[in-house]
Amino acid sequence: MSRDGHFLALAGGVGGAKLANGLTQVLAADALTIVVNTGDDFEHLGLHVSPDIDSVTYALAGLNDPVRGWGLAGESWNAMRAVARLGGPDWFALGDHDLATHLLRSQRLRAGETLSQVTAAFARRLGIGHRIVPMSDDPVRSVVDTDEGPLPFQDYFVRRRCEPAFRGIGFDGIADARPAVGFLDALADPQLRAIVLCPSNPLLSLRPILSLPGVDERLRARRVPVVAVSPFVGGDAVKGPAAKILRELGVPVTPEGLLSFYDGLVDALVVDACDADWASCSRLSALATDTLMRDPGDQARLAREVLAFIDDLPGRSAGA
Ligand code: FO1
Repeated sequence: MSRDGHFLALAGGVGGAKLANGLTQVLAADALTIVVNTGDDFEHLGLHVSPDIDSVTYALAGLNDPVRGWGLAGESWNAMRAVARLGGPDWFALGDHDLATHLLRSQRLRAGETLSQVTAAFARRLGIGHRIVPMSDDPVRSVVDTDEGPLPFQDYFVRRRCEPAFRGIGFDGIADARPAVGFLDALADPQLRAIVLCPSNPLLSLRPILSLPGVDERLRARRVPVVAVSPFVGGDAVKGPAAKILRELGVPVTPEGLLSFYDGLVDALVVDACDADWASCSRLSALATDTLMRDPGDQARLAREVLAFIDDLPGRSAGA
């Protein structure tokens, strides 16, 4: 916990939440800011749902369902059954306890609080000391371009189970969206030590964050190491549709394929031991290790390894 400097982690849902949780186990609360994708947010049953924020919050509070990957452990589904009985939409399942999050978040947003304020308030109530910051307090909505035409993110991801072929992704509202104040503060922090791209989907989860006006420029201008943790293991994704999407785009499901989405932003890469061959012939600094995070012990172990790897990286001097 005595490491110098401030770390900024960029995260999406499940994989991002796992590494973020590991980082909270090895970094003090004031040494880490976790910025979370909100491109997956949408209005459902009149409620504001922020799936990635909730995945990170529930993981840090130890309340997440580790098997399903989203929502709360020990959840019940009576409200959804009642919705279905009345002919309402039940394709997106809001658990009975999870509903409280969406009800209260929606109420507080309607009353004028920002998503950052509501997220921080819920984190405090759940005993989380580390900062969880939505990428923006302005609405950004991911829209997936498919072989069947454009689909709102959750229609593509949940309703259609990612079956339509992926052609690209856009972010409604992004041109007018400002990075959240907590995100800008972390980017401007003189103590900023490194930026960690968590093992989240590079297109669905991290691209929205990196596409916010000014973010890419600010990240590059900081001249601190940007370290990506690969979500791929031996040619497949640990979870979710990332591998299917890359194949549909003709991009190899390898660390090299991952880097193709970051346009030179990444300085160093953490890959799974299965991909160690790639690491040894890469021109980037690379660490090959066990990247599977089966439980909080694995999450802390990988976080510790990522931070030690950052400590050993050659320094980036201004103008280098
Ligand atoms: N994912 C599903 O596959 N099916 C669901 O019914 C579903 C409901 C849901 C409710 C709340 C929440 O916070 C997340 C939920 N997710 C569900 C996960 C979510 O749609 C995706 O995992 C993320 O958007 C991708 O990171």
